[in-house]
Amino acid sequence: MVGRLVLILGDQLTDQISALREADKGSDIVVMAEVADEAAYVPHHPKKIAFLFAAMRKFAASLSNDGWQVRYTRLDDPDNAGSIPGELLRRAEETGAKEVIATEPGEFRLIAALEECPVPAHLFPDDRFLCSHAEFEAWADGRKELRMEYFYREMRRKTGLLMDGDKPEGGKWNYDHDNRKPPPGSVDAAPMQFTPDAGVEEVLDLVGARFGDNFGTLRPFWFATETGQARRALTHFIKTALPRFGDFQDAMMADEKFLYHSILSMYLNAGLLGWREICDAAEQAYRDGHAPLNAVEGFIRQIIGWREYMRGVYFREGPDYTSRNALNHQRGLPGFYWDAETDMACLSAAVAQTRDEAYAHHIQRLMVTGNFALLAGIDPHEVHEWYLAVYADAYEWVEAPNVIGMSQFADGGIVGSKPYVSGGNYINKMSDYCKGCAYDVKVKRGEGACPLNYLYWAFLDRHRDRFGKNPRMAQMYRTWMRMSDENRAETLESAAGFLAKLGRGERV
Ligand code: FAD
Ligand code: DLZ
Ligand code: SF4
Repeated sequence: MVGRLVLILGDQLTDQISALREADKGSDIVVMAEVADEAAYVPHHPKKIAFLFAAMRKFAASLSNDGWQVRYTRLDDPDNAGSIPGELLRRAEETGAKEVIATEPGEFRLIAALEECPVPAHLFPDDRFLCSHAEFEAWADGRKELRMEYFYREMRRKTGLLMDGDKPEGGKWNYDHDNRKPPPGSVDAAPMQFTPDAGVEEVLDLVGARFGDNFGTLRPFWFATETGQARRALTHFIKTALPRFGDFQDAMMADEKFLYHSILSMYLNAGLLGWREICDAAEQAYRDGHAPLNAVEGFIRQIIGWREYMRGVYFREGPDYTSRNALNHQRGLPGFYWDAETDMACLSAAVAQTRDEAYAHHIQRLMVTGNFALLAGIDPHEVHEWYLAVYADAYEWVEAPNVIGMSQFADGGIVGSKPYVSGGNYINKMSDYCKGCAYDVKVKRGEGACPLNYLYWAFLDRHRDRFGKNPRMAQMYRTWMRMSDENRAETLESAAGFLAKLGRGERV
């Protein structure tokens, strides 16, 4: 009997994936493929490509060991058709299969490609997530605003995580107020690193040869590439970093790229880990008295709250979400996003770290690279493509709502009720960047002033029609209007001069 093809994508690397659960080991054939189309729809960071290819190869081998028939295509296979539908067609011709089963991809682009695939494809829901599309719709329908906090409480009740009967553990749902400490003097944690084995080295050579010109440093490469390693990285995080995760969640340090963050998102998003095992391990650390509630609640909120909420927004809003531009921002992405060549120490550090690690933590993404792009009026689609390319954990379902919604306010306020913007003060409070900067964070306008200071006011001024009546921003507009006419004019002049320089491609 000719079976069906079972497509497993690069970010679906778990034997719990719905397509495999639906498949018949005796007759169906697993198809996995490293293809040029997926590797090049944005110029992915070489570490991201290497991570996925290495993890795909190991997962395919584990499926074969488990008795599955697997057809795996390597990137340099001369018969490689170059795209997922192309590979499915080739494998269908080769095996006589007439049908494909797959788990719904995390990007509309690929869902559309499978819908148009010459071999009919049946998609099963991706039930690695806590909240299904229907459940998110039911929660969102009829609400004036989709506030993550309320969604999160539902997810706490649904999972039973950090619950004390029907009440939140400790009496409060959210301990964010305790999670805003400035940088510590030193950091006594680091993510677990893995030495590449021969198989990973082979992938690194391939990626170096094919994608070596992409933005991003390939070596040293230390990511986990299989579930066993990712689980060790999880245990290591729980033991060494989780207790201080909450306190320093928002802090940024030039020489400490990871602080007390978990560095697990790439493993979770690719399927090497599941949300349940991560959250259970974190909760257990709290119950054992190893980690405090503010840390564990803050960490679990990111996963069952923000992560699930972002996915819900992406699938609810639809394929046009990534082209939204509510603030009509049109400026091109500055060159320094690709080479870190800027005198702004915060931006230089965040971009350099991104280049070296394919990683930056949430506040660096939101309040440094995201904040600058928003203040400078960069086209949100260009910003979106940058984020999708440069982070090892980036897939549209999670990247787009974070960038288009939370960071750039390009969705007009679905994800956030006000834009996340700040001047230099916030960065100075939460990081050690400013002390090594060519600009002076204390100077508000004119020569040598921190550009974020005047760009912030210029942004508010430019968008006064939209935000002037927002109660959460009223105080800032009052401060702006209390400035003398002369100071306001000089502030706008500084911003215009800076943006003109940026527009001419000069170093800023
Ligand atoms: P930790 O700080 O240790 O947090 C624990 C986990 O919570 C993460 O592993 C992640 O799975 C989850 N999480 C935390 N915040 C979010 C969030 N806002 N949305 C979804 N999940 C969250 N995350 C991605 O996984 N992929 C992306 O492409 C991505 N792009 C982002 C772009 C911008 C502009 C912003 C502001 C945030 C983005 N995030 C993205 C969310 C967040 O920055 C990363 O999940 C986090 O930095 C990953 O590092 P970590 O594993 O050390 O996370
Ligand atoms: C990101 C990525 C890359 C770089 N390469 C591949 C690949 O060659 N083969 C594959 O199956 N998946 C790859 N992926 C992940 C897909 O792009 C991802 O499945 C979709 O973007 C949906 O999330
Ligand atoms: Fe960034 Fe301004 Fe601080 Fe320089 S002074 S690091 S530009 S916030």
